[in-house]
Amino acid sequence: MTIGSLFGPLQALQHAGIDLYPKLDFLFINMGDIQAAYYQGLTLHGVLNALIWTTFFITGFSTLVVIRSLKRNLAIPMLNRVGFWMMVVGLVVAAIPLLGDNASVLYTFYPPMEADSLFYIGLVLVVVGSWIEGWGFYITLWRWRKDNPDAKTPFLALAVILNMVMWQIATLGIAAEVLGLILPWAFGWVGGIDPQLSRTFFWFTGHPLVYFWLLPAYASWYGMLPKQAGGKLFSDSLARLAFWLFLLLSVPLGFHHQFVDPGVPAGWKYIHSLLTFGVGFPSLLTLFTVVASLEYAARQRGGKGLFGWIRALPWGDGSVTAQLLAGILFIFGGIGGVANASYNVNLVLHNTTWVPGHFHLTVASAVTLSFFGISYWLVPHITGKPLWRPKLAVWSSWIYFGGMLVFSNAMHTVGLLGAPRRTPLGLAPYVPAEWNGHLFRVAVGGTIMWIGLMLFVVIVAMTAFQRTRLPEGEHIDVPVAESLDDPRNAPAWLDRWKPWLIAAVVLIILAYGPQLIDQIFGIELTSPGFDPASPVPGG
Ligand code: HAS
Ligand code: CU
Repeated sequence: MTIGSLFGPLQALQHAGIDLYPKLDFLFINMGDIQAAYYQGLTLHGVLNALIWTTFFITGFSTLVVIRSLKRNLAIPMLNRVGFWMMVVGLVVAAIPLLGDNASVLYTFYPPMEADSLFYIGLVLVVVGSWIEGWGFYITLWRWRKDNPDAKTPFLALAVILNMVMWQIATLGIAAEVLGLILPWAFGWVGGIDPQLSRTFFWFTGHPLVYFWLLPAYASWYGMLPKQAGGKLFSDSLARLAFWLFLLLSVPLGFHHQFVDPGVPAGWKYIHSLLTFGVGFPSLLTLFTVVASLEYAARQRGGKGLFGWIRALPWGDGSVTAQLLAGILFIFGGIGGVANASYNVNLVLHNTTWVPGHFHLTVASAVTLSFFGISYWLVPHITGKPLWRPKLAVWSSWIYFGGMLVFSNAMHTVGLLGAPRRTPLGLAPYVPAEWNGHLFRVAVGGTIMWIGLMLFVVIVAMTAFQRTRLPEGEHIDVPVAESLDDPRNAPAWLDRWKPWLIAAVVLIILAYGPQLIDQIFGIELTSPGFDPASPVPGG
């Protein structure tokens, strides 16, 4: 994440015409070609931050949550170790072409842009490694179930394991894309590729991917944050219901990323649009339940008034503050998401800077800022050392939050004015004067975010590497919130996998089956690849 984020301010400043790429050309292979450097940087930014930072944090955090929540060790620790090291090897393998400018295909790697085959092989290893870690969780849960046949699965364990199950269903899409279409083509066994079918497979995974990132943050908001704030989870049953709804609804709606794809009939886009509004519902449940839990905590701490209780939350705690600010930013990210999902509105904002504006409020705020907050207790918990400069930890989140407000607002606005995403706007001759103020705010906000982020990195590193240890007998524990309602009274259908899994698979078959059959039988392996670093078709 530290390396990936270095490119953030470079891109943001570039938009405002302050081009640092030429000054840093010793870092890039394509020296002197700013456009190539921009795309190499943007790919590193997306792959390292959105794919690598998230997946590594999530698998590590989930491992701790499973152990702590089920109160037992992993059933087969070796299995999880194999999964982890496979992810590490995958990262190294993918990094070789990324750093060598042989994989500047952006984090969505849409064919017919073609990367060095090592890039795809590396990503496959990361995904399969995360699967193996998930298998380790399932076996642990299964052993726990044998020892506790009548107990309800503790909420936190259920939440992170359910996320893994959802992820394994979801990643069947990129498995089909990479193994079935891309690798045979990248190895030169077939002469061309079908971009439309590739995109359909990609977004089968690409949308649920965003909930794979989000749900661990939700697990913390429901199951840990209330305890950190001095209260309880408002409703264990509502929390479980939200997670089951994510298992049911996360996958069958990927066409909302393909509203402008000519190969997908409008009727299917409409169905996926409706289902997208459906998956917004468990997030609205989350908004209600998490805020109710926080209000309960604040009133326990003496908070008063309709909104005055908000001040009584423990804002001096860096871990809590990060997660509260993450939640506030996510309210705006969610509103933007619902705008994206509206078929006709999407035609205005698709492929504009509005979209990166949206996903910085979601994956870079709701998720990443929450992970910062979690790290502020997690690293002391693991190392037995106190958090370094706790006040600075509070500041780091506020700085990141402030930068994000400016940055995301500007990105959304200039997107509505028509500024394209994934474009080195500083080089574009067509930028009208009315974009300039917004592009300047993009640069200012992006730079401030980076300062907040680097503070986080320094605080975590100093916490881990300092000499000071926690006083004898003191220990930072994993926060686990009790719930106001007794989980034992939760309805039995909120602890059964079978009906939810069957319903999820049926819904996927209904929403994707006919289109997949159509597109697979109509496959046309006609597009030759092109290397974005030297964009000559077939080159
Ligand atoms: Fe999205 C594009 C629709 C959520 C990420 N999205 C993207 C892309 C990314 C992304 C990365 O329909 C770009 C992909 C690319 O490169 O092309 N998105 C949605 C919808 C939701 C949504 C309907 N997105 C996310 C999340 C992401 C994410 C979560 C990452 C983690 N998105 C779209 C669509 C597109 C899209 C289209 C395609 C656009 C295009 O044209 O390319 C919903 O799930 C959002 C529901 C959320 C809410 C908010 C609930 C609020 C809560 C806050 C609680 C507050 C607290 C604070 C705790 C309804 C839960 C309390 C504090 C106190 C002080 C009291
Ligand atoms: Cu989506």
